[in-house]
Amino acid sequence: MELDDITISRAITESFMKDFMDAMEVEVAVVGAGPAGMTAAYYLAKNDIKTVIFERQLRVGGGMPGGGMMFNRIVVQEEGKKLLDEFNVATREYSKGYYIADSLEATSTICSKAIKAGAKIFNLISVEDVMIREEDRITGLVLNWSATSLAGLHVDPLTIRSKMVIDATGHASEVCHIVVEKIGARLRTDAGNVAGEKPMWAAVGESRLVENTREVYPGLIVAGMAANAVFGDPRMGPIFGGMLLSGKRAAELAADILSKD
Ligand code: 48F
Repeated sequence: MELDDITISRAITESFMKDFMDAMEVEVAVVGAGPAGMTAAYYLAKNDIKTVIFERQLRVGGGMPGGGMMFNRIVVQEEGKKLLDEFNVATREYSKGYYIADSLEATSTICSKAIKAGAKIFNLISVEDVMIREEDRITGLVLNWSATSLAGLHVDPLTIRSKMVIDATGHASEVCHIVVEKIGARLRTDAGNVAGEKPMWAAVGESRLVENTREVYPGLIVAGMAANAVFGDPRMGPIFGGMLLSGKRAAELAADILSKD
């Protein structure tokens, strides 16, 4: 068979557009394909909840592939190991209660599981705003190609509708910041705004993460490092159990809220 270049181009364009159009009405839109966002998407999709992730970067994984200071290993504790076991990511006990995993295996496996469960991941797309309706409830996202802002081009965005949004943007907690800046300090935190993360303290940071994974504004759940940043708790560095557990918790919360709709 002689390959036709144009058929290749048509195949890519048509299948991408079909999926992108389908992603314009979803139940849950996750911002950020780091460990928390991809874990949330996996559990949601596994539960037959229509889920999409938008990721700014070319590659997925957020801070996970880089491990600790570019040593591509991650550490998880007992509870995190259980999730890595569920994903079938190999772990090795380093000392009692501390498990090591290959950060690339963890990233690629969780990504693959999320996609195979039915979640769609769109990379190279940045979320630049949220969409609101009556009473300022968040009802979707405003998207643009990451390349437009990199190039400094003035191009208007497009929108998607979603019943719930998960802010899994890591340290930056970008969606929560957008809500505070554009709607006012009405997050469900003490001061109504993003408190800002505290310096490194793995034990406290990890222990606070699942509790901080909450619906912080109608239609908006915060997960992963963003949750500690929003509630003013410490960062925790290259221990990743909390990120996975927070992603799972965000999925459970979203499913619960959707079931009451
Ligand atoms: O930073 P990231 O990995 O967040 P996470 O899942 O995990 C945090 C850890 O990696 C690490 C840590 C462990 O102790 O603290 O930092 O909470 O992944 C966040 C992803 O969100 C993307 C960003 O490129 C990254 O891949 N992202 C951030 N803002 C946007 C975005 C945005 N506005 N639109 C789309 N993607």
